Amino acid sequence: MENSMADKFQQKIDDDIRIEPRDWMPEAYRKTLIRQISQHAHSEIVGMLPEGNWITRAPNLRRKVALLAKVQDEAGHGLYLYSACETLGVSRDELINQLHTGKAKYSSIFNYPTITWADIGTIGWLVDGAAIMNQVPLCRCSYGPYARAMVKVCKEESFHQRQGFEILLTLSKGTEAQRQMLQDSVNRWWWPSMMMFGPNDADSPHSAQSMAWKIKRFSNDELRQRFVDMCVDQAKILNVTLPDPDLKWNEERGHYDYGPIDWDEFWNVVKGNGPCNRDRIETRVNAYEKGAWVREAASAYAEKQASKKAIQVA
Ligand code: BYC
Repeated sequence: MENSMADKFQQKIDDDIRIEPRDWMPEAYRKTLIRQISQHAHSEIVGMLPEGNWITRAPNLRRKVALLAKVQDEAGHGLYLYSACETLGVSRDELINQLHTGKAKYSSIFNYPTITWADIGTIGWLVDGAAIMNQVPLCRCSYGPYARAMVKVCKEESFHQRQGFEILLTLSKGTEAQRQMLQDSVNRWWWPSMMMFGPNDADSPHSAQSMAWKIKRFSNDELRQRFVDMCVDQAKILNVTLPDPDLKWNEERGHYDYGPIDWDEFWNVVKGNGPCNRDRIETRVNAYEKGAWVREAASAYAEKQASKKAIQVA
């Protein structure tokens, strides 16, 4: 019985038919999706913190409004993704508890500090750029609710990338101090952005199965390579140097070669020892605890409305 269900399921995947919440799915598929979608949601939520740091210090009103909108968008992305994840039979409380207790990961990139205004531009350019590269294929993910959430998320991410690039373009045409600020920021964010795509394919335990299930459509290294190829041309427009002496065009491969990634640094950050890991989790736990009264008030209101309706119906 289980076998024939599994065969039917794989046939649907092979035929590019979306899997929906009420469809039968193998337990491992469900678990993989919960892991990936929840980690993605946590990344959006924690991802608000490095940028939120600059809302009060944005250099003018226009920049402040755009940054505020971007950070709000990220909150929205986190909420769609938690909702998509809940369709797999896990509760939001459980997911949030996993983040707060360190059981669930979130993207390594958000454990680095934003020390200058240029970092806000660089996050938009490189971090959102990497996110788009990774997330556009997820619009074709085999699981319906995740794929549909990704369509809206990707549209908003494109705007985020543009606002970041525009901040950097302005700095690149500014004073010498502004150009240096831009270069210093790119020097600090380039390698962590490369790490966002995850370990090399040979060291990625989940990739092969996730690709067979069409959750992931491309491997970590394929997406990383596309990102490098895209950034090299954009860096020229910004007149900025990507901090990799091995970066050069490879005629035979039709791609840019790039230097070795420091995987020790990556795993160290993933394990909780990056520059801001502790601070990020502390801030989230604190915000969650302080927001308890809002959740209580909202559910008390919802209950009251529901009982009013019940009385009217009766
Ligand atoms: N950071 O077998 P692998 C955004 C973990 S953008 C931390 O390759 P998989 C935003 C991985 O979870 C960022 N951990 O795994 C942008 C696994 O550990 P577990 C969020 C990482 O899942 C701008 C282990 O390493 N985007 O939100 O096949 C502003 C082995 O890896 C990382 C997404 O989440 C990392 N960088 O592939 C605001 C996109 N990389 O779970 C917000 C959706 C790997 O076994 N996710 N690990 O404990 C994906 O596409 C995939 O999950 C990944 C990893 C490509 C990230």
